[in-house]
Amino acid sequence: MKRLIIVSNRLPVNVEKGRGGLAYKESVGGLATAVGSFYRDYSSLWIGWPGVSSEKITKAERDEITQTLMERYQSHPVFLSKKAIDKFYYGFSNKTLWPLFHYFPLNTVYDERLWKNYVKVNADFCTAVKQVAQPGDMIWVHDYHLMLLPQMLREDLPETSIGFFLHIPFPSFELFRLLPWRKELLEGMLGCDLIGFHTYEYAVHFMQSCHRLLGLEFNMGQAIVDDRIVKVDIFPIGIDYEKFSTSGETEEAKKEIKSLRKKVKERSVILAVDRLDYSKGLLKRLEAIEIFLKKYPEYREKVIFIQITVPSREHVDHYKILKSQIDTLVGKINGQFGTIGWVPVWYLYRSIPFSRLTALYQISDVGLVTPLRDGMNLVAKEYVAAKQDKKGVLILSEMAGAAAELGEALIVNPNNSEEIADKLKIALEMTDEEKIKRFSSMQNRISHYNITKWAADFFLQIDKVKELQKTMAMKEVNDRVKKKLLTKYADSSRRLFLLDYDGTLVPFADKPEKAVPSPATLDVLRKLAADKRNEVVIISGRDKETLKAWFSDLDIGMVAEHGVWLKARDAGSWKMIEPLSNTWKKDLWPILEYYVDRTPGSFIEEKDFSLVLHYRTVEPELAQRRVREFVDETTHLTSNLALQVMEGNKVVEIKNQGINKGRAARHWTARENWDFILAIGDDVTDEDVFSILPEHGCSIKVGLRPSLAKYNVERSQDVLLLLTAFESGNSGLVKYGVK
Ligand code: GDG
Repeated sequence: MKRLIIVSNRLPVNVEKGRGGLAYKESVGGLATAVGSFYRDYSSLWIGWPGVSSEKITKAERDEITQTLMERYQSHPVFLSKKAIDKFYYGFSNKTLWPLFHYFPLNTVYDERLWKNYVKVNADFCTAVKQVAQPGDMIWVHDYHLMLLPQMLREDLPETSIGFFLHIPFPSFELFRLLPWRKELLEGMLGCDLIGFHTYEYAVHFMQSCHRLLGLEFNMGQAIVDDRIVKVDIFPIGIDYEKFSTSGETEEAKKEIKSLRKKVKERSVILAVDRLDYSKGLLKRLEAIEIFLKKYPEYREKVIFIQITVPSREHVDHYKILKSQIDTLVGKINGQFGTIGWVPVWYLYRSIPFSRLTALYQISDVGLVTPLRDGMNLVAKEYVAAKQDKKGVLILSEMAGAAAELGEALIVNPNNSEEIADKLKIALEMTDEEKIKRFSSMQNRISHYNITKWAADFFLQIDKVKELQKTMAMKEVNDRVKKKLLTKYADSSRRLFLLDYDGTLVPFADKPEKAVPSPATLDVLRKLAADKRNEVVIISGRDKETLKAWFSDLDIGMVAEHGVWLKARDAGSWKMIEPLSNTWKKDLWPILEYYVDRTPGSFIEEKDFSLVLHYRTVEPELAQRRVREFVDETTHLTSNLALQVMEGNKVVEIKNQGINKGRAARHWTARENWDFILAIGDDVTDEDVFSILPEHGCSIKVGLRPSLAKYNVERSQDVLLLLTAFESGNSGLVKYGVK
């Protein structure tokens, strides 16, 4: 049976030390209750902070806690000192990441000391996980407190399935870039196999940040990091629907509902439930209540607004300030509108038991959920699930992740108090028929994608990524494949090498002219070519002048401009593959120029029979947009000409139709009966070469991307090593680690 290790800042159980010794209290949080019930195939172990600082307990108590947590709660503690809690939890997590990720840059603290503690505590978590992890375990890391942990774990547990889920929003790049430690945080998360977010928007923000800061390209949510596929996907967290939808059925609940109804009398109830947090929009919401009571006086004495506020992060200054602002505003509204016998705002600053919470959900006519930013917001879903008579209205902020799923709610901009006030009126006047219609659709949706489904979906996806990684690994040139290739080479007498240049024999450089062949590259090509059994051909998109300048003293064949020009090793001059025209160049030149003028970092390369738009140093998102426009426009313009528009690696090339590297390669493959053929390339243009090889030919794609090639290597350095092994015979095998 596979074992699941959940890692989060807090354990689902809280340890308290009082006069009577140690006490264990289970948390009621959504995730905590959910994990126990989900996925039968897994036995779970939870790792996290038990809620008591290490200074408060003795060594003996530490041992006792560790043992009890394991025996009774399948949990393993990470003990944190007071300093760590201060700097890591209240500090970097809640003074840096939380405000910035919720779009409060002015509340964000950038402090190197807090960051160092964040790194240290992540490393402590890593040690704790490694102490208990076993091969085959799946590790699921939760939330913004532990963004560095996946990469730390990956270094020591390279094969393990590691997932990460972010419960809060991932901000847009413009916000994320403000962090001095932005790259480290992204790299930390990328240690995973699967990274989950609540909404598509957050996932896009994350991928954009990876693109802009690390140059990482995502394709259908997948990217290659080191040699691993990493997947980004959407998993909107669900709730334990059953628990909330049946919450009114017990005797205790019925009593609670009856007693609450007696207290509110015939009045309509508007309910809000949040942790006390500036992201939850409490002030704007109270402002909306004030406007509502002013603008629609007919509702005075007819409504009660109940605000449950759970204390949170009381050590952080912004929370203390907010608390006093709320107190003042509540006092102001109650003072201004209240009468003998009617208090408009019932404000509770404490946590209430589950039975009372759900009873409140059930008696409320309106659920008012107006965070300024919220990863998801579970209260919105819980209200919908609990209100089984369906005669309620949910007013929901468009800034909550939940808005993506609960479209039948009355959606509001939480900064627009006037709008909230007006929507309150609409909600209070909505017909039962309309309410039931809206609630039915929402209940349908959230009952289906509940917390169990959410977790199961995450597990399924992580397994799929692992499968994908295995398929990829099977194609990699591993020791077995290397040995096979080298043996075949040794046994053959007529050998053909078809080698791409940029990205294959040399790595990419920011300017094409900088990518000159290294002495090592020239040396290995020279030595390979010196063996009379070998024929080496460089098949490149470069112009023939450049190839001539770099390789003319080598005894090799060359192909320039993706197959326009050919030069056999024994020929004195270049020849054109077929008579071609290039008069079209002058017509298309102004169009390329127009794009280059508007796209900083791009430039035009002119070859004899092609025009190339290069964009490798263009800001990636601009490049993506411009390239689409450029390809569309030029494809349209060239539709009547015998031209093709071809996308390559950071280039778009316009050239004569029917000319490609594959066709050029045929000039060599068809020349004699080679008993060994090896083609290597990194680009889409090299796929044409791979496609024309005879069955016994071997092909290698540089880069771990899908390809027609039989094998993949990761980078151009691997190509050089492989070629060195060929030319140096047995000593090469030793060097290559095969013999
Ligand atoms: C983070 C993200 C995301 C509240 N008061 C009482 C009480 N609660 C329970 C609610 C709900 C939970 O606490 C609050 O969840 P939220 O989703 O609203 O907010 P965060 O705590 O900020 O959670 C958030 C979530 O992670 C999950 O991914 O949705 O966006 O910020 O379950 O019912 N429970 C009880 N008494 C209370 O007084 N018993």
